[in-house]
Amino acid sequence: MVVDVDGNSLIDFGSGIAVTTVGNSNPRVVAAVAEQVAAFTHTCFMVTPYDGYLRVAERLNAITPGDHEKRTVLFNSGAEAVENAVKIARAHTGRQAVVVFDHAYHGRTNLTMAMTAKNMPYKHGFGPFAGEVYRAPLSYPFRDGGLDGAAAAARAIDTIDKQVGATNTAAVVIEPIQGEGGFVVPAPGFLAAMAAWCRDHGVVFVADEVQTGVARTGALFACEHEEVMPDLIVTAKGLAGGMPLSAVTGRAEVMDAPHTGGLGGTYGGNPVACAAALAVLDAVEEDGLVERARAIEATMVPRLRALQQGDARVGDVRGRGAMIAVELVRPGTTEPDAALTAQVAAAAHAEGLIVLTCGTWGNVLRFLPPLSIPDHLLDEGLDILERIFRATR
Ligand code: PLZ
Repeated sequence: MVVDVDGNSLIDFGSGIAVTTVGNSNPRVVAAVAEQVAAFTHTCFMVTPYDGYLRVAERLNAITPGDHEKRTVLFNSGAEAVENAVKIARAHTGRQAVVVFDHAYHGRTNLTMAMTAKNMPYKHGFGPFAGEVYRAPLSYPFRDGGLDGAAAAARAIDTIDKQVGATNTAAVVIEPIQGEGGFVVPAPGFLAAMAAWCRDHGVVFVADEVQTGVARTGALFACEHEEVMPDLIVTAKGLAGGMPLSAVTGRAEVMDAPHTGGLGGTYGGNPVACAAALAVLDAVEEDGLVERARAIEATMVPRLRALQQGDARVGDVRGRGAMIAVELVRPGTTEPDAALTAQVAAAAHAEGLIVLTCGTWGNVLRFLPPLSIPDHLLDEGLDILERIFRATR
């Protein structure tokens, strides 16, 4: 629950955009942070290394997909980690081009603005943008006529071949389930086909799991649903329970490519943030949060599908785990209805439920409850949504 300055209580279906996965002020996180603050708050890892950083790196190396040798480097924000993944891929391949997808969101820094698809509000008036960023078509089952994963991958690969060239391509960067772009779940096989193409052509396959990572989707990492093993995986948000921390984790031979001192930053892997991350990873394991995310999906999806059955404005229900969305359209079409989406979100807030919108057309309502949400609040939040949909008919 979020309590505002006027004393109103709101059920949180947002988690501060997928950050407070273990709940806000999770007792384990609070205790770990307090202990670390009392010990030391900063040394700069590049000057005086400390144990917490190494333990976070070892944990991420162990829990990310694949049992190959890995390395991890820590930063502060999702965008910073995405930028560094690109730097690492370029150093490893000696190539420059970066391929991203339609509807992608990777951040607001100069390089990541170039990688982000949507102009307003992320890019408008903020150019010029970084070069050597190319955009390929995504698999978007609701909007591409149900093109299967293999066909959608063939279409993307054709674009890359014709417009970029494999031998110029350092990295393909993709969100396994898109976040800001509309919780788009690619058709089965799409991610695997893209990863296979990368493997065949020496291109670094980078999974941006900033929003999907750390148990959110009912797996530790969303790539696992498709049995895809990224070369580099980027995490942030849910990793440290609200403390700013991000990571790039990946194949040792790729991660070792940059020269010594080539990657860094004053605060990256801050000890307090690392202490929080270790507590988050303990909570995920010991409290069974991957299973909890699946249980949340099992509650949410049938109720939203039932809503869809009786309401043609709900064009699509999709997502995994505790990352679920509905795409709103004009009945009988796929024409986006952003006005209805904004209306439902505003009504939800007024009724005591925090929901977020997303999508290129602003017509997707997304639900990202903390995995600590009790069943009765989850049900109550869904009751509120159902009521609003009925009232706006
Ligand atoms: N990659 C997949 O979802 C952050 C953005 C909110 P930072 N998404 C929330 C906003 O409007 O600024 C995000 C993401 C994916 C990268 C990022 C960037 O992470 O920590 O916000 O830099």
